[in-house]
Amino acid sequence: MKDHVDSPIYRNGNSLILAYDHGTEHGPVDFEPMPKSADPTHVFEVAEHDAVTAIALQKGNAEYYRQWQEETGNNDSAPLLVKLNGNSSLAHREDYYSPKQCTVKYAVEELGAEAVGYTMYAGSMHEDEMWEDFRRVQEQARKYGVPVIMWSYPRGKGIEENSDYSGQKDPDVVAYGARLGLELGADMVKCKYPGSQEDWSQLEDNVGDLKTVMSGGSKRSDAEFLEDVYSTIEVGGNGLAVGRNIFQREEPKELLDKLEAVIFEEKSPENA
Ligand code: FBP
Repeated sequence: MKDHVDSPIYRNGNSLILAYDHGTEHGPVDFEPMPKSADPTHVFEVAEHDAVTAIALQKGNAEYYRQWQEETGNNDSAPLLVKLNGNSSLAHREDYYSPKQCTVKYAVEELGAEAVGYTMYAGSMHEDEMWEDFRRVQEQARKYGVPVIMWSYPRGKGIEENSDYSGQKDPDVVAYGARLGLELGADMVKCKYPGSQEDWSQLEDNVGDLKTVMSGGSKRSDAEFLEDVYSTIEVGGNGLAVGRNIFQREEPKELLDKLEAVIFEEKSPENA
């Protein structure tokens, strides 16, 4: 874990990452509730909101983002976090694996990435391979001085077939995934919300000063969503990495305004 205090992906030590890798992970189905979200430039514009401290994109959209910035002269939009691996829901595998499509070198040197991201499926039969992939990513990220964010999503046979665990959102599983971020050298972990503030607190107790952000999940009401985000911030969380709860809204600005107040100004949802 490194501090990277000067990294533009942090504001007052916290982050709001707009994740837009869903076209890879889930396919066009995620854009159906808000068809304009299928157009990357619409989401690039959403990311211009001051609350957004990074936009997370796969390689192809990262190239598109840089081209869009050049064409529109919009150089002040959100810092770029390149997601280095990803996996489609079309693949049929024996167990979870997320292959790499981009190197840290390409992300930083060619795309000017300010941070890189990697999905880790601890518990999968392919865990060893992913640890090796992550080792390379982490060491290269150190060389280039960019923070590395681990999408830490334990899943697969090791979880499913272990009767001690109730599934991917079991608080012990989520806390274990977060801890692995610390052990393997990530600078931030992105974890699924395990269900309660107490559960998030358990996670925080296991990661020292490692930065943690809540993973957005499927679309909910503003109030429910803000409440969960706030419950993580109150016990030491560092913000949010969110996709559908933003780009599936007709007007995400209002929610982004509130998230800005909760994440960076320590306001409660009622006062946001
Ligand atoms: P959401 O806020 O829409 O849940 O996005 C967070 C995220 O991690 C995305 O970066 C990614 O595409 C997706 O969730 C993966 O979710 P899962 O693997 O659970 O389907």
